[in-house]
Amino acid sequence: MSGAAREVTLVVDGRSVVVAEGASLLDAAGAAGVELPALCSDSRLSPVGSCRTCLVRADGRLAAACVTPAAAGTRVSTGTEELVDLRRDAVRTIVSALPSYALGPQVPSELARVCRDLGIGPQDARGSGGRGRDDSHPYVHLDRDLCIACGRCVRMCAEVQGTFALTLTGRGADTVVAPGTGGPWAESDCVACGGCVDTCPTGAITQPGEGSGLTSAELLPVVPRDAAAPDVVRTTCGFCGVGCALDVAVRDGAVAAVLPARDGPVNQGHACVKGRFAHGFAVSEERLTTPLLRGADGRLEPVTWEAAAAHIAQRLATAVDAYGPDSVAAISSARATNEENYLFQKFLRTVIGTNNIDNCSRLCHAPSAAGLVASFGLSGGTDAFDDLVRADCLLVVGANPVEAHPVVGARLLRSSLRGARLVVADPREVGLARYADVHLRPRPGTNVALFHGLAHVLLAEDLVDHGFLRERAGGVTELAALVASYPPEQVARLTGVPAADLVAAARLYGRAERPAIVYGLGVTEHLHGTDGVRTLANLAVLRGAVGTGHGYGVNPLRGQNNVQGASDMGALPDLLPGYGKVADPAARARAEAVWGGAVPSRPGLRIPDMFAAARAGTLRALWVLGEDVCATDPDTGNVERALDSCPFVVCSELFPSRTAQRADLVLPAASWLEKDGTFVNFDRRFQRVRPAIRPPGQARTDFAALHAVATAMGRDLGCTTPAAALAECARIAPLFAGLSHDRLDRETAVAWPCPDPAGPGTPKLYEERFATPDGLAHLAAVPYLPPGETPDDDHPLVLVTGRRWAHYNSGSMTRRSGNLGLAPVDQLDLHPDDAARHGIRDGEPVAVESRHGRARLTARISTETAPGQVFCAFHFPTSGVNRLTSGHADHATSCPEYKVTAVRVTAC
Ligand SMILES: Nc1nc2c(c(=O)[nH]1)N[C@H]1C(S)=C(S)[C@@H](COP(=O)(O)OP(=O)(O)OC[C@H]3O[C@@H](n4cnc5c(=O)[nH]c(N)nc54)[C@H](O)[C@@H]3O)O[C@H]1N2
Ligand SMILES: Nc1nc2c(c(=O)[nH]1)N[C@H]1C(S)=C(S)[C@@H](COP(=O)(O)OP(=O)(O)OC[C@H]3O[C@@H](n4cnc5c(=O)[nH]c(N)nc54)[C@H](O)[C@@H]3O)O[C@H]1N2
Ligand SMILES: [Mo]
Repeated sequence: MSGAAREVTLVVDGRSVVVAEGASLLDAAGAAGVELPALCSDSRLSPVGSCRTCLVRADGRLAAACVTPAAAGTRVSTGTEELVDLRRDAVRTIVSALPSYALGPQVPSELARVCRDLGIGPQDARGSGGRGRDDSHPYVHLDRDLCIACGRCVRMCAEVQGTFALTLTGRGADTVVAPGTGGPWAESDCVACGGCVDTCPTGAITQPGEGSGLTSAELLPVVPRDAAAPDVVRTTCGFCGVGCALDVAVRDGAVAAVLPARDGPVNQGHACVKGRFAHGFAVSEERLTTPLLRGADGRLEPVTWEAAAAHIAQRLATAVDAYGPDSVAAISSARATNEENYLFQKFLRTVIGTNNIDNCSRLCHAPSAAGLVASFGLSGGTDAFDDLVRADCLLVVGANPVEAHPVVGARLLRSSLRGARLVVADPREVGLARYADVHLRPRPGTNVALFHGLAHVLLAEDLVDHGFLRERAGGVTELAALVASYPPEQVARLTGVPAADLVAAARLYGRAERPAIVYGLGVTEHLHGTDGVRTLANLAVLRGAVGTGHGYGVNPLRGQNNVQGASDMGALPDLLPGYGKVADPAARARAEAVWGGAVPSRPGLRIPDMFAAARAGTLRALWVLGEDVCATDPDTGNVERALDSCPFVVCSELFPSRTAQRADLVLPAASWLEKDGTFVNFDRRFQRVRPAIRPPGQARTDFAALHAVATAMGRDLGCTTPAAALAECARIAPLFAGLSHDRLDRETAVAWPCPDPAGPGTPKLYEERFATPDGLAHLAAVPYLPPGETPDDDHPLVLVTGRRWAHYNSGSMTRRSGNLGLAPVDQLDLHPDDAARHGIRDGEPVAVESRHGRARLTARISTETAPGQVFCAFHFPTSGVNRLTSGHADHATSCPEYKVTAVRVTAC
């Protein structure tokens, strides 16, 4: 736990230095300004002391500095002739087995630098080589002849990434790194986080680049040293909601490499295959580079921006004149910046005069927003990620962070390997489940019963915090009365989870000192998703593990890079920037005072209601910005009918997506690598996004496009820069009043609520009171109700849809990058028993049919899914996965029931 770390004082080469307790002599030498060669050491990894290059004398005794703790009063000498000789001998021995090019100019490396300093040259490298290369993987390449078996890559993979994909094989001088699976790298468990590239001291492991690839020595000094070195732009990753800080190295106007920032507030030098490597989309030939207008012959033809903006302006104005402002609607984007989302909702509310704006939070964590507001008061996770990793018990529910939030997944796994107890609740054997103390496998759609079962045990075994319940919570009596009828045996019948497992899980969570709940779409994307969030939150309330020092609350792993921000900015039909209700005159008045015009008071349409209105003929114009609704919204057939029925559809996109192909007018958009602004990550941190490269052709930021259309309508949206837009939002929304681009440039990351420019953000919520009207946390006594879809003889299997590690949502970006080589098709996982029953073989094509549509996938036979259940992702729109999903949606928020669809599967 935090608290002032103790320090020790010792003497290095006659200088007194102070280091934290637990530091090594290598750290102490560093503190004294002495850089010792340490070929097997990396400050992120546990030390092994195997290379003997950091030898020092400590109180006269010879010691490897990296593995010797810095004890108070020790007198260390580092630079005597004797030590330099010993070090030179150690390095020379290592080098002697390498081929001479290991120290040549084509392989810049830490080893080459160490050798230069010690006067060791290529002539000392006398190995004959011949071990060969492994270039099978698109992003990670191995030259075995350069490997010195220091094991840094192996430890990086195990300790930081948590994948255990690498091992050292062979004996003595022939020891080399190899994938643990034995075969080529591409077929190993490697998930291409790039950590091994970053730590390799010799250039044996590289990532693609000019010549033989980029070594860590070329990648890590990201500050340009000379004119030929790349420029480096610090930005925030534009894929998922983790919010990794990335350094984008730019050469000749193109991305040369993307590196995780060592000082990244969330990622601390780690990244995943998407943020680090999947930037090839930016230069794809398929990028949209000019506006396109559908001509009389039905084809999309290039037009100028002026013509496009004028056309949109005229069509929107015509719809408003003829049918009223509510005949226009917009879907904003959780991929876009805060400032773009702010501007879009302002455009709809002030220029068009409607609240018809929504974002993909609707498809994702809208139940989290509704549920957490009802339970605690604010629409965000309750605690900081930095605290979650210090929890002593993690309850991970309906989330697969190893694949969907890999940097978080790796940190959670590390917590568990360091002793935190781990309970995973997921029908599938997801990555973390393999390390769980208890893996609960509820039938999809039965969470509420599961959570009530856990609550039952907490109450029955008196594992609750009575003081907290008395003083800070409401609804205890009602909940206790309800969960009395959810004893473990009954819950076992409803969920399929054995009673003993349920009791074991409840005891782990109930007896922990600092328990934390982390959850994902397995809780929200259900017919009763909001009830799921609320009844999960009950557990933290019962334990007094939210808003207190003993526990780290309830934390959704929000999905898109800026889904938290899109909602924070008011791209929602019922809420203004900062969550003021459109129906609340005081909230409207705050916005009206800044915007200088009336804000409509009637809540607008949600995404599925927009489609229904289009099909009914009342929606006359729809602007879809950065969402491929024809690929990712449920029941594709119905979405297509909606777009076809709507007289005017605008689509702002990077690529000719399925939605763009159906639009009347397409605007080419800049991507996250090409724009300026901010994103809000899953633990409510605002971070800066900065342009590293220029958008292709005439593609423009969504920010610029919105201004262009407003201008064409004769209106001025104000806030001409993203910085001005956030400043304006800060004037409307008390939650963000203390935020500005300037401040984020200085402080890197600030968590909302941040009401005061001079005050701090709020990483942990509710320490004094909950933000509900009465200041209490509210327990939810809602009964378990079954899912919307149930299997029958015609559709005997339950399809769960979700994510795979190598692709991102519609796949529009990752399919246009080297990631395609890592996962070339959408696969359907099915249990061997079901495969046998339905005559399906691994790797063969299968037809999947639901009551709503049909898809084609490739079978992957695996015990990760339970018998009776199948699983697939939706990363290849051509597979048609969302033709299968139904129109069932969460009663409170309209979030689709993506996680439960009854299907049948046949070989084809
Ligand atoms: N690689 C990759 N990363 C991504 C994305 C991506 O497409 N690819 N997308 C991003 C986005 S937008 C989001 S929202 C996040 C989503 O991140 P997650 O929420 O982790 O993703 P999913 O795989 O959709 O669903 C999580 C799990 O819910 C489980 N589940 C299904 N039904 C139930 C149930 O009834 N009960 C319980 N307890 N569990 C259930 C599924 O088996 C699945 O393992 O990921 C983000 N990150
Ligand atoms: N079956 C099934 N379907 C699902 C889910 C599921 O679990 N199962 N999950 C749902 C969830 S949680 C989500 S969040 C949605 C995601 O669904 P979408 O939001 O549709 O998916 P994405 O692929 O993230 O991105 C949308 C589009 O935005 C474009 N884009 C990227 N950046 C920008 C930008 O800066 N500006 C503009 N204008 N365009 C940009 C991309 O090219 C892409 O085509 O999918 C949902 N669909
Ligand atoms: Mo999402």
